[in-house]
Amino acid sequence: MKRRNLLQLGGVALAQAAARLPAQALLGAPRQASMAAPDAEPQLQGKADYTLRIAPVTVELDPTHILSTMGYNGSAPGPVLRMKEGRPVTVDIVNDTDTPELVHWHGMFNPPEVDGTAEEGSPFVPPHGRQRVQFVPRPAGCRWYHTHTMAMDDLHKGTYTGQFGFVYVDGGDDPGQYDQELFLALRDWDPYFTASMEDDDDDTHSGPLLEKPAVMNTEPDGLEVNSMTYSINDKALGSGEPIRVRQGQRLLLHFLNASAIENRRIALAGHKMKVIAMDGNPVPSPQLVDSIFLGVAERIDAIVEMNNPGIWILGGTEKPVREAGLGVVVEYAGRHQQPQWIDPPQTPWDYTIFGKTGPAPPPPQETIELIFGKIPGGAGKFNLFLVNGKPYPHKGELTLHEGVRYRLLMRNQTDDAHPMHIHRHIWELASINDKPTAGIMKDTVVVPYYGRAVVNLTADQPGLTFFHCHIQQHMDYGFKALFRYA
Ligand SMILES: [Cu+2]
Repeated sequence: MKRRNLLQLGGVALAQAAARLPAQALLGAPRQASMAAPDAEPQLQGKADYTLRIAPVTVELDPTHILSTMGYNGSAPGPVLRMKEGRPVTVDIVNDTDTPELVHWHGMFNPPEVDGTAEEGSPFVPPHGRQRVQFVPRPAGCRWYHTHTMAMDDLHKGTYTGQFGFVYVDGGDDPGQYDQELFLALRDWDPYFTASMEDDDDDTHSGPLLEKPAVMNTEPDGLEVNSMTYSINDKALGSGEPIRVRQGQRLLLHFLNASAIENRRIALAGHKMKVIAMDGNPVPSPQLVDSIFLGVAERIDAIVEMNNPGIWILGGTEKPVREAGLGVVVEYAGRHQQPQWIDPPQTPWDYTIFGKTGPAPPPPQETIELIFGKIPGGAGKFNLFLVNGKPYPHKGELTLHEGVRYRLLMRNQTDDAHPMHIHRHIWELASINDKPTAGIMKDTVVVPYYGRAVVNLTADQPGLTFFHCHIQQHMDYGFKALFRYA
């Protein structure tokens, strides 16, 4: 594990700005590419509202570690795209790479043609070609965009690359009760295959292992993907500009786990964070927490009161991960000591504390059971994942009828926590490991290892709808299904 000495690292730019600056100014200042940049290539239908150019980029994590990947508009993450809920937008996607690409709009109600998902029938953006998409941004809140290509055994493709960025859909009702707004994407880089994955991310359990099979498959696991290089946005801890605050300020932090690989827990030393939204959707019961757990692709919006002057670290709670870059320094004005870290209490993450109390909503009309299984790959090979005992695709058995409210019962019979994502819809969390809740609206939910999650889904977005684990390798090797509307 690489250890970085925070004191030896100088550097530039991480998200830092006064409230009300244009959001795209918050990310990667030196290589900042404006989302409204003039486009030199001919346009067929006038100028688009946004242009996303997919091309090679370099990411300077710190002065000693500069990596090369694919990104949007010259940076990784790409620009924060601010959209107004309900106001149609046009996006030109320009592919300056040699491979077909897809841009997926995660957490948004886009039709399959523009969802950026091959399984739903979205067209690829051809190599050195372009594509114009138009959609009505909704719902309001913190969304994101990212590539949706398969990577398989190529760790330079798909979400292993720098093709990700925030979309913020403005619902017009932001009271603005904060002094600074920051977009913070957690990332890992330089992925590699490993035969022995150490999982520290599975702290999703506070109950019995409801789905643990009576007879375990004891075959050896196949290769998994790991990383030991981390950043928040494009900077390793200590190498970017600190987040500069003053006592008494309120920060609105938009967190995204943009990893292709792992769920993560983060904390801001010396402070509690108030979780106000999950996956961009306001939660019924905002709560102060010591740390935040983010499955791959999940977002959390949190308000932090800056009431403990000092120099603090906002970062991963696992020491080796934090010291390998997952963090950013938070600096109160006039303070000059070394950045401090304090381990938060090890409380299991519990979605249900953010839910509604009171009577449960009426039960859905129909239940769809989704059983997740893993076939260990053995030495030098990859594990395979099954949904309901079958590999992808599932012929005809996952059919939705428009207007019907479904209960999706996800039964995880594997030894990993999986961040399960539904496209083009938002579901309501109904229970985790049989602990009930209501009112938590999400597009991704981490199903605990050997555990259960139940979500309620209203079939109100006709069209093919992809469902998958957001860990790239799991999705590539079978962990996916396609819902069809009848
Ligand atoms: Cu998974």
